[in-house]
Formats: sequence, structure tokens, C-alpha cells
Amino acid sequence: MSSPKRSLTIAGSDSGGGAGLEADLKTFTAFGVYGSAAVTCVTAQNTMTVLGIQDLPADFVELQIEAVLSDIGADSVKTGMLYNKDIIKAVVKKIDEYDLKPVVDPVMVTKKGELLLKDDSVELYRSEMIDRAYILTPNIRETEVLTDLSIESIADMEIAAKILHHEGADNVVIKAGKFENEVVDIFYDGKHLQTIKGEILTGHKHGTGCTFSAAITALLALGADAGYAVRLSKKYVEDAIRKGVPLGGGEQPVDHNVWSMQKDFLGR
Ligand code: PXL
Repeated sequence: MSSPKRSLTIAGSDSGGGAGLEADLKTFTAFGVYGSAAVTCVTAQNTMTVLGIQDLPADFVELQIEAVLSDIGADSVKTGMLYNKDIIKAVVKKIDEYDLKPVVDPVMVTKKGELLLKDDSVELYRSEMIDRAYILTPNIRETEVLTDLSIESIADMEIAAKILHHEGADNVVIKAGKFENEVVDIFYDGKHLQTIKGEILTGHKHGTGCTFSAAITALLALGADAGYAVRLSKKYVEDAIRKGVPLGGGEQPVDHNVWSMQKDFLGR
């Protein structure tokens, strides 16, 4: 029997199961990739609100990454919510030790505005995580924080993508700019700028960011190149939003399972 492809997520837990490492693991499974997880923080959360956040000791985050990589291994890695300086430092240490090329989702706040990266940790995040990213996946708000720009047009998104690439991210996807009645993603690999447009979708949006970067991570493990992984992951997230999970009284989760019956993703 051939061994499965493996992806590791280093992220926070969302007890509601829509975002965070739960979204990542469901998405890895949907792509037929074996998922492992190093937990950074635990959130008590549902579709309505975040009731509490408990961070794990940084050395224990490190220990989980060590446990996974020293035995199971990983064909691709993503980082999500890192929350504080000590956790950022611990993750950076393991990235360097294992020469990882992670998908970096610079998680900062929930859609409602609850902080998932402490204010006093943003500078360290900028200086340590951007240049370690194989693919950096900020949304508009995160892009503004990471570049000090105000993003008001597609042209601003393009400039920001170039800046973040210049700061060391190998590939940059700026997600979900809503301009000219469309949702626009910008992908930049240092050579080509691609504009990926889609219709503005309403409805089940909890977990979109995590699910998108997890799908990219799974596809990288399967051997896709960065551009293909990004474009296909966008389609996956659109379908996951359209299908959605009708649970909870707040922002309802995307359906991570939406493509799980399809086996040959790279043949699409
Ligand atoms: O979508 C960002 C995100 C990341 N990680 C965790 C989260 C959320 C949003 O709710 O809870 C743990």
C-alpha cells in the first residue's frame, strides 16, 4: 500500500468546527490527504461569538510539531492562528529547524473583530512570518496591517502583493477584495500577477479563510504548483460556501466536505 500524502496544520482550535484546525483537518480529508495538527490555542467558539481563548505554552506547541515531524512527517505545512509572541517564536524555530516552506495564513481577527493575534505581536509576526511563507494568504484587512497601506482598489491589492513578495513571501494571494461588484483575489509569484475574479457570494462564510489556505496546503502535498493550488482552492471554497452547513444562529460554517466524493483533484 502506498503511503498517503501528509499535511500538518499549526493553528488554533475552533470548538464550533467551522474554522481553525478543525476546518483544516476536514479540508485535508476532503482532498484525501492525511492531516495532523499542532494546536497553538483553544477557542471556545460557536457561530455567534468567541467566548474565550486559551493559549498553550509555547514549548508545548514546539513539542507537538516535533512529535509530528520526527515521526509522521509532512509533505506540506500551514500556519494559522499563532496569537502571541512566544508561540510565533516557537513556530519560527521549528520552521527553521526543519526547513519548512509553509502556507502562512496571517490570521488576526475573526469576522466579528475578536482578536486572534495580539496587538503587541503584530510587529514580530510581520518580521518573522512573511519571509518564511511559501504562500502568504492575507485578506484585505490583514493586508492593510501587514503593509500599512489602505486597500481601496484592485490596483492597491496589486501593489500590496508586490510589497509582500518583496518582503520575502515566495507567493502571495490577497483574498477577497470586493471591488467593482466582484470578489477579486490577486496572486503574485514574483513574475506574474494574476487577477482571479468571482461573484460575491452570501451566506455560509465561517471558516472561509482557513478552508482556503488548508485546500492550498493539501494540493501542495499532492504535488500541485502554487498557482494551480490557489486557483483550484478558490473554486473549492466557492462551492463550500454555496453548499454551506445550516447550523447555528450566527455566521454559518462552510461545508468542508463539498468535494469529498471526487478523487482526482489534479485532473480537474
Ligand atoms: O478564520 C480565522 C480563524 C482562525 N483560527 C481560529 C479561528 C478563526 C476564526 O474564527 O477561530 C481558531
